[in-house]
Amino acid sequence: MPGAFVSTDRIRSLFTEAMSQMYRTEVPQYGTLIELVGEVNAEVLARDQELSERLRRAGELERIDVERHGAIRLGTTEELFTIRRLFAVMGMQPVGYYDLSVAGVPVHSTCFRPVDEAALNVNPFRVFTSLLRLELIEDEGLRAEAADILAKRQIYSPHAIELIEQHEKAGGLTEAEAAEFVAEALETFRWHGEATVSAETYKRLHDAHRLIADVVSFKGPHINHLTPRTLDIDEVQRRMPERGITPKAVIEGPPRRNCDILLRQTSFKALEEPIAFADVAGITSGTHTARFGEIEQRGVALTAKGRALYDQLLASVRGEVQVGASGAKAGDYDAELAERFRALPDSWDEMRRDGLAFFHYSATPAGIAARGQLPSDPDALIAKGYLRFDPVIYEDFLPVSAAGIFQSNLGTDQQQNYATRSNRAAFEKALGADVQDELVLYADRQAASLDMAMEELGLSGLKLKTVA
Ligand code: OOG
Ligand code: NI
Repeated sequence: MPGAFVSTDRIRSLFTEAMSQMYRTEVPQYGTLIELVGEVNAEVLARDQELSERLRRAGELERIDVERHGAIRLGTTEELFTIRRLFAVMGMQPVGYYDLSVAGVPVHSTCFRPVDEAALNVNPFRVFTSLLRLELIEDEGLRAEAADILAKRQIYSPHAIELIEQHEKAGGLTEAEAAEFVAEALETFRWHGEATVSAETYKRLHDAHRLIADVVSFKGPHINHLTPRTLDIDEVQRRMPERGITPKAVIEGPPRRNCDILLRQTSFKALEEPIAFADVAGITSGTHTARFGEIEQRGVALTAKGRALYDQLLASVRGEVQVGASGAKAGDYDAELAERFRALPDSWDEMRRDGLAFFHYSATPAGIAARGQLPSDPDALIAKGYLRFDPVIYEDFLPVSAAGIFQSNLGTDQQQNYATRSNRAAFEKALGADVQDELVLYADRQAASLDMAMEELGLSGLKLKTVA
């Protein structure tokens, strides 16, 4: 009886809430960050009535505090295959392929997220999910040992697997099953202070790469950060030290602009946490750094043309100024970033005309009232206020930024250079599905909004020249 099923959106919301509670309890500094974000958001809303009104109309005001993303790192292809099925229960699908090996991080990744507009509006929670690439470890002995350790663990509880199967078989979960599912799934993401390996093994894994130690030494893929949305990322970054939080040196992504593009992110440095090793002689204690907190601010999704320009500008800045491990030159970097990005128009209208970004089109009440007497030139429709366009928000990640977040939390001294060995085919094979192309998703949403708007205006079939 399908009517008895709860929506995947609801399961995702329950899960986000449960994960947030768990993480706040486990990582107190994350709770402090959340407070700071709340304070800054409240200030922005109080001074910017227009923004506040826009968020209220879009129903976003009451969801402003809900986390936007988190991240995990998996060890085996089987773990990845099952996580796809687990996230499907919450309406999250794999979108995009990110090769982090270029940046010296031996993983490749995807983003599990809701894809349709209605689901994104309910709760856009995403999980940046990485798979360790053991084949990039040079030492063969260590590679085999790590594979062996990983093969022995089971990161999903038997009941979680049963509920995933139940969802696949029946096509959904009931409210009671959903509650059980959330509790069981949460166990996979929980922190374990007890390592499954000895201090000696941990050290060897750690010496090969800190990330390898993080993935291989524990019972499961602990959630390594959660990320709320901020309305003023520069201000939160500036105030973090006042709260005893150490932020990474620079904000990743584009510079501050009037019209936000893509994604800006910054994090606080991962905390050193006590762990217990399973040594033959008994338990010994040590520490491990893995968990941190992050904030994000999202803007418009760029078209392939806009993205190419973004990538080119960013690369030119990074070629010019390299920020040192302790944040040296961070100021130069920010200045250079702002300067070079002047080449990317900072108005919605120009970005739209130049085909740099995706927009959501809608017929205005004036346009609907004037049906039958409307110009058939789309740009005139916009100019006369019959057709409006709003930015489509970027829902994905940025590989260069992700690498920066990884590195900051692994310690920049740990950078190692692996050759670029992007292997999307192997990733998709392990996943058991192809990852979706984010650009196609944005283009489809834009096209659908335009078709609907034109239909409402009685101009079905009319296309915009400027639509990318
Ligand atoms: C993931 C880092 C990437 C982001 O927001 O770009 C990321 C990780 O450290 O596992 O979360
Ligand atoms: Ni993140």
